[in-house]
Amino acid sequence: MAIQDKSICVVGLGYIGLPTASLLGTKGYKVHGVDTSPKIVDTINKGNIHIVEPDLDILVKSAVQSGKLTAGLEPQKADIFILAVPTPFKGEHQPDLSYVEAATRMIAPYIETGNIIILESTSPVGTTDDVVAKILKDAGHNIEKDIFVAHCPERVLPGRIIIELVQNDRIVGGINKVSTKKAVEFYNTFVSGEVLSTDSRTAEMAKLTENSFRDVNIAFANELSLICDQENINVWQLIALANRHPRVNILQPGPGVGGHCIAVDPWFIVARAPKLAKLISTAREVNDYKPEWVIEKVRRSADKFKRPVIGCLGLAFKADVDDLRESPSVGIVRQLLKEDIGEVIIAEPNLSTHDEFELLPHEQVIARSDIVLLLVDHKEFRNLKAIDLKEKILIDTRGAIV
Ligand code: SAJ
Repeated sequence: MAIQDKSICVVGLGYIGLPTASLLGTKGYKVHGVDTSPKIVDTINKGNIHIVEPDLDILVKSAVQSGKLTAGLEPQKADIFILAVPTPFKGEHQPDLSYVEAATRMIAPYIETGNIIILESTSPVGTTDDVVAKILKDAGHNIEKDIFVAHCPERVLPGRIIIELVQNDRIVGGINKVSTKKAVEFYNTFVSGEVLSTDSRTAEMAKLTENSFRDVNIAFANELSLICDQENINVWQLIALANRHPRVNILQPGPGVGGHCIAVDPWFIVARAPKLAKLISTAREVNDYKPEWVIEKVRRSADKFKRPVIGCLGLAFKADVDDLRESPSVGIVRQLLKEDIGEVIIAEPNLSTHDEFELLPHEQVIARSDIVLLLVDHKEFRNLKAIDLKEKILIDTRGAIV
C-alpha cells in the first residue's frame, strides 16, 4: 500500500502530536488528529496553530489546505494510531497515566485487524504492555495476532521540533518482535535518522534515561552556581574554562529546570525504584531548590531599597519558546508577587497576554526597574549589556548579559 493510501489517527494535538500529524500529512499520509479541546480542533481545521514553534504554522497550513490533515473531537478508523498525550505526575511525584488510559480507550472501538498502535508519550517502564496493550486486550482485540503495539518515545527539542522529528534517530520497542518490525517500517517512511529496534520496556527506559541524564548534568551546573556564588567566582566563566578540557562538558546553570519533560520524567524512574535512584532523585531536588535560591537573592537585593521595582524578564521554561509548563520563572514571579517586597513587573516577549500576570514590553520593564531579574535568555534579552544596566541591580540567572 502506498503512503497516499494509508491513514493515520493522531490522538493529542499538542507540542508533539500536532507537529507529527502535520508532518505526516505533508509526507502524503491521510491524517486525522484528535483533541479534547474544541478550540484547538477548530484552530487547526482553519489551518492555524495554537502553539509557538518555528515553521509549524507553514506545515499545518499546507497539510490542512491539501486536505491531508483534519482535526476532530473523535477518532476515525486508520491504519496507524499514534498516542501523543501528556504524562504528567500527580501527588508525590507519581506518574499520572490517566490521559494514556483515556486515549487508548477512545481509540479501541476504531481499531481493526492489521492496525499499528504506537505510544509516543514519555511513559514509565511497563506502560505500553501493562496499560495500552492491556486496555486493547480487555476491549476484545487479539494483541498477539491481530494488531501491533509499540512504543516510540518522542525525543524532539522544543524550538527544533520540525527538524528533529525528521533527523533524530528513533527508538522503537514493540510488545513483540512483529510489532517492533511494523512500527520500524512506519518510522522509516519519514525519518532520515536511524530507526533502532528494541523491546517496549527498554524503549520506555531509554527515553527516561535521556532526560534524567540531562537533569543530573544540569543539577551539577546548578550546584556549581551556588558554590561559585559563595566563592565569588563567575560560574559561567568557570564552566567555559573547565569545558576546554577534552573530556569535560558541563551544562549551564539557570533558575531551575522547567518544561514538561526533564522536570518530570526522572520521577518516573524514581517512582519505580525509589531506593536505587539516589542520584536521579537528588538531582531533581537540587534543580527544584534553585528557584528558592533565586528568590532569596532578590530578597537580599530588595532589602537595599524602600520599595524597589523588580523587573522580571521571561516566563517561559527556556529561551525563545512560549511554553510555560513547569517553568521555574513562573514560580519565582508568583512568589515575588506574593511576598510583595517591591513592585513586580514582568515581560515575556513570546506572549501577548497571560491569565495571571500583566505583561509589559521588555524595554519598559528594564527602564522602570531597580532590580532586573533575568529569568530566561530569550533573544530579546541576549543583546542587553551590563554596562547599560549599571544603575540597576542585575540578577542574571542565565549568564546571558555580558
Ligand atoms: N536547562 C538548563 N541548563 C542547560 C540546559 C537546559 O538550565 O544547560 C534547562 C532549560 O532552561 C529548561 C530545562 O532545562 O528549563 C529543559 O530544557 P532542555 O532544552 O534541556 O530540554 P527540553 O525540556 O526542551 O527537551 C528535552 C530534550 N531532552 C534531551 O535533551 C535529553 C528533548 O530531546 C526531549 O524530546 C524533550 O525533553 C521531551 O519531550 O522529553
